[in-house]
Amino acid sequence: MKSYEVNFDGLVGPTHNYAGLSVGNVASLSNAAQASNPKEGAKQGLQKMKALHDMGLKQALLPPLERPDVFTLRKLGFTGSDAEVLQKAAKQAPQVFVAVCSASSMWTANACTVSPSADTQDKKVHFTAANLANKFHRSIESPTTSRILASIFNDEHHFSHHEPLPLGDHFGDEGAANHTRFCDDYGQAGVEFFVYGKYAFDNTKPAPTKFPARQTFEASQAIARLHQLNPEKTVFAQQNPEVIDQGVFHNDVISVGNGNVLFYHEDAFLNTDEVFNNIRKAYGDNPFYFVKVPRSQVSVDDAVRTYLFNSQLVTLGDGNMAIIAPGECEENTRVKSFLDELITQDTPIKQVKIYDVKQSMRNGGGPACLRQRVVLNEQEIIATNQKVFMSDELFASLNQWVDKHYRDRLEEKDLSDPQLLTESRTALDELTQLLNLGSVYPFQFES
Ligand code: SUG
Repeated sequence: MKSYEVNFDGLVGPTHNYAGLSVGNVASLSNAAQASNPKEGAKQGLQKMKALHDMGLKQALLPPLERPDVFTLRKLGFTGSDAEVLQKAAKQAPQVFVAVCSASSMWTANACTVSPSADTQDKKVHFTAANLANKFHRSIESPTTSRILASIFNDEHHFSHHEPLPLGDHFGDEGAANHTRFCDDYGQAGVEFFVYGKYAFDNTKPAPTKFPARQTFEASQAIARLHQLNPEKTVFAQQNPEVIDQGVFHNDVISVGNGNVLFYHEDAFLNTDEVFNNIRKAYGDNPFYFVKVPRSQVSVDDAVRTYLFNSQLVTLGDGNMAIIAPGECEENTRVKSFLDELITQDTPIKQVKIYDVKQSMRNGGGPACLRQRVVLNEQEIIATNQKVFMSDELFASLNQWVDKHYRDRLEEKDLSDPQLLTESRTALDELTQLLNLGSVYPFQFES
C-alpha cells in the first residue's frame, strides 16, 4: 500500500495581528503594533496550499481557532456579557487581552507531533497536540487543537490521540517544529529525529542564556514513548544554545529534513558529528545526504531574517525534491546565490519555488511553520475527513469565505470591538459546516 506525506496547512484566522507576543522570535518583536491584513494573510496561505496541490502533492488544511478567546478571559476573572468581558480585559489587562486574540494557531507545525503508522508499535498514526507551554498566547491552543485533530482523524482503528504533555516549563513541547522524519519511502519505518533546546531536569547542561528554549529533552522523550517509537530508529539532538540566543526559537528555523536529506546550517546543533553518526546508524545503509549550509556563505542572522530553513522540503512525482521557500530568500543575495548553486549539486534537491507569505513571516512564521506533515497510507487517507483535502472547489469556496468574513486591516484597538468577535464566530461556524467538523469550538458547545 502506498503512503504519502500530506501537508496540513493552517488557515490564517480572522484576528491575525501583530502583538509582539513572542520573546526570542525576532520578527514577532520587531513588527509589534504594525497593522495587519488578515484577508491577505489567509489568501497568501491558500495560494501556497493550492500551488502544492497543483504540483500533485497531497494537501489539506487545519481550521483556525476561535479568537478572541472569551472563555479564557472568563477563567481569568473577567465577567459580564462577551462585549463587557472584551472591553474590561482590553482596559485592565491589555497584554493578557492581546494574547487571547492571537491567530497563532495558523502555525500548524506547532499544533502537534505526528508519528506515522510505519514507525509505531501498534501500527496506528499517533498524534500529540503540543502544549506550547512557553508562551501564554500559544498555551491556550491545545484543547481546541486536540478536538479538531480528533474530529479530522476520527477512526480508532487507525488513529491514536494523546493528551498534550503536562503544562509547565519542564515538559515544554512545540510539536513538529522540533521533529522531523527520515525515510527511503514514506510507507517504510523511518528515523524520527527530535531536537530539543535544553534539559529541564539537569541545569549543569548547556542552555541558552538570553532567549528561552521552548522544547525540553524530557518532553521530546515523552512524545517518543507515547508514540511507541522504536528506540533504535529514534534520534535526539540538542539545538545549539547560541543560535537560540540569536533568534532561532524552533529547530525548523535552522534545519529541515525530508526523505533521505537533512538540510541544515553549520551552527544548528550541538555535537554535530555525534548527532550525524546516530542518524546514520539509525538510518541504515542506504544513501543519506547531510546538506550543509556553511556559516561563511549564510550567517545565522541571514537564516533568521530570510527563513531559508523554514522552507518546506518536498518530494515531487519524479523523486526529486523541491525547496518551497519564502519570498525573503530571493531578496537576500547570499541566500539566493546559495540556493542557485545548491540545485546544481549532487543532492536530491533540484528545484526552488518561492511563495509570498509575508503576513505570516512578519510574526516569524514561514512556509514550514504553516504546515503540519502527516504521513498517511491509502487506507488512513480514506479514514480521514475528506472535506479538509484541498481541491479546486475547496480553494474557490475558501477564497469566497475569506472575502465574505475577513477584514483587510486590523490594529490593536480593533481587537476589543465586539463586532470582530461576532464576525470571527460567524466565519468559524460556517467553516465547520464547510469542512464537516462538527462542533469543535467552545462558542458552539459552551453556554
Ligand atoms: O510561536 N509567532 C509564532 C511563530 C511560530 C513559528 N512556528 C515555527 N517555527 N514552526 C511563535 O513565536 C507571534 C505572535 C505575535 O507576536 O502577535 C507568534 O506567536
